[in-house]
Amino acid sequence: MKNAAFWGLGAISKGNRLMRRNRIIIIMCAALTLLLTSLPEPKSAEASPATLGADLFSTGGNLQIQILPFSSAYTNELHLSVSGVDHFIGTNRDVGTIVNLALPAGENLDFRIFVRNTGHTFHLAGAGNPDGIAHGIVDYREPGIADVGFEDLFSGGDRDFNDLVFRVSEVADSIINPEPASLILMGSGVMLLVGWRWRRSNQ
Ligand SMILES: [Ca+2]
Repeated sequence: MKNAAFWGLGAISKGNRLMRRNRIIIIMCAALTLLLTSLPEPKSAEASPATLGADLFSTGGNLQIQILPFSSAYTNELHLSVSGVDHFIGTNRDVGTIVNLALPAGENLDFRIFVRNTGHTFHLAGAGNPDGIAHGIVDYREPGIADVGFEDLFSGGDRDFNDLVFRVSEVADSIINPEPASLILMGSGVMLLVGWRWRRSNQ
């Protein structure tokens, strides 16, 4: 026969276990909510008019770049810089070349051309360009798929943006954070689920 002290100790021990479990559940929910609020969510790009010097962001799928037909006397190299890493894609003369890159969502895609004949480098937007003007135009064919065209002459040339052209998929023009209301809803759902499982495991 077990004595009262033994049962008392058992009750305290069980109570401690339950308190610890509750604490772990609360910490897990708080950590999950924090994680969800910190995750950027790429906005689904809507088909819109071509935009000069537009930003491009990865949406987390397979980023595919295909070099399209061009019209230029120069040879232009296409490069993509992502988080400080340079990717050489091809030149404007490599029409049909396809390059696939696995990138996480929300990466800022800094495309640029290097004009072999003149030594100039031009980015999509004007900032960082030697002439201070935008050299790239972004035209969404459908949500997530854009055609991008570059001008290769200092000060903008004839501005038909077909000196190097490529199509890129799994992209968007901006990043938005998830709506706070949907996060609260999601957090509540997770807590309900955890609570339900905890009750079942203690029945
Ligand atoms: Ca041109």
